[in-house]
Amino acid sequence: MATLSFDEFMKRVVERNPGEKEFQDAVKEVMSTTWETFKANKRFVDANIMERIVEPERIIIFRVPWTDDQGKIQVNRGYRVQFNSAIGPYKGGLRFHPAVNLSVMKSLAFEQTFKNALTTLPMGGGKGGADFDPKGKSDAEVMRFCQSYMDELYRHIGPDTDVPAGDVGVGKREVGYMYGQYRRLTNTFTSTFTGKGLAWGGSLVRPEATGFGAVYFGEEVLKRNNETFKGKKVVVSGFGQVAWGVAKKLVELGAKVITISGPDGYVHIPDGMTEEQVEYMLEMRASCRDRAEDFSDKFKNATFHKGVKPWVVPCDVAMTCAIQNECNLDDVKTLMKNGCKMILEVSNMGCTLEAAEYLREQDIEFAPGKAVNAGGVATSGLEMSQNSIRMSWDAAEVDKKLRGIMKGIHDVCYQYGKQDNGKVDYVKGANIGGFMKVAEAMADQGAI
Ligand code: 2IT
Repeated sequence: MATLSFDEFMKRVVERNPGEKEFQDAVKEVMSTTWETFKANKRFVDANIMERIVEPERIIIFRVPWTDDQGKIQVNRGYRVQFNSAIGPYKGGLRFHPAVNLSVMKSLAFEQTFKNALTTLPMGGGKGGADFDPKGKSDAEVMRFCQSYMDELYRHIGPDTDVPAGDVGVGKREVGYMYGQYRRLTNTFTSTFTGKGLAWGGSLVRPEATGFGAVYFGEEVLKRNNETFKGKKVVVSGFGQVAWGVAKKLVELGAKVITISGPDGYVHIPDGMTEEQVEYMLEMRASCRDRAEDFSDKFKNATFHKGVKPWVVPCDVAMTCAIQNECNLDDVKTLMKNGCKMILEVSNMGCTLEAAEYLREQDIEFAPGKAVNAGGVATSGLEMSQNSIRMSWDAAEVDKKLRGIMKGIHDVCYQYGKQDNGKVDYVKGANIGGFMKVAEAMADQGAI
């Protein structure tokens, strides 16, 4: 191993994970930026950390049968990738989306490992989900699906083993149905899930945390440039919980949120969203509408642009808040041509690998999802702490801790990513910051 070059290493990763483009890209991104650090550390080389760290500890794939409202039996495929538990129980969300497959799950679980390490809280990396599309399903169908999913998953998780949460397509409702079934099957009330309802062990600020944390991270980047969000025009994609949290905090800070988007296109709000409009995003979500057009139908100052992503709108800051690979090389070139000075990846791997590699070389602030969106899982960690001490903190307390964690993540990225020309390579900084902690833990614990 010690003699392998990076290219030879990647060749082996590609051979061992054939056809898994998302996973291969995720490995390439992390490993290309940590390779020198690895090589310089004899302990890591002797322990063959690089080959071990890209191998998931365990993957569970299972059948999820459920009965639809017509009485017909449907089947989906469920996953849980338990990637790395060197620094704590596996932790990461569950995603219900038709595009879920093994490669997507592995790439997200791999990313989660380093993201969770960056939070400084004791959480390993995991991710799961199913290729189930909650869109258009009745509430009863969603409940039956969640119960069937948990009928298998329950035996693989636990408060000290693996703690799932929500992700795309899994919100408080789905967490409720899954947690209820888990509780019934195990006859225990434990903190095996985060993102729980407030009445049953959830944490204040968890719904807002990913979005708020992303904005706090952005504030730190702006502070380095002696700037603030006030008056900045921000292009936001998505309209889910993450986009909502981002919009809410940005409006509070006096920024202009000039777009949101859905699968159908984007909405342009040239004067920036109002608080009322931010609240309306919640209503859209609560009624399971997924068309951005609904939003522009309701407000006169908003126009709908069918089938187009929001990256064409001139702005100061762009924040990807929808899904992986939503922003490609052409999109980032368009953003930069139109004057954008900062791109924050809020969705996991929101920029394609090509776009991210390009941005690292440009005169623009660019920070990756595993640093920017870590506030979500960090607040899940705070939810676990509160459950363990059987207490709950008030919103100000949780928010203060979240803010401190985001500043800490920014500072670690700065420490490892600062370059001679003054630019900060946040991608490299986040990867090395996360990698060091996991690699140290693995090296300490022997060949496990
Ligand atoms: O991607 C993520 O960090 C999440 N979906 C949140 C995971 C969690 O355990 O709160």
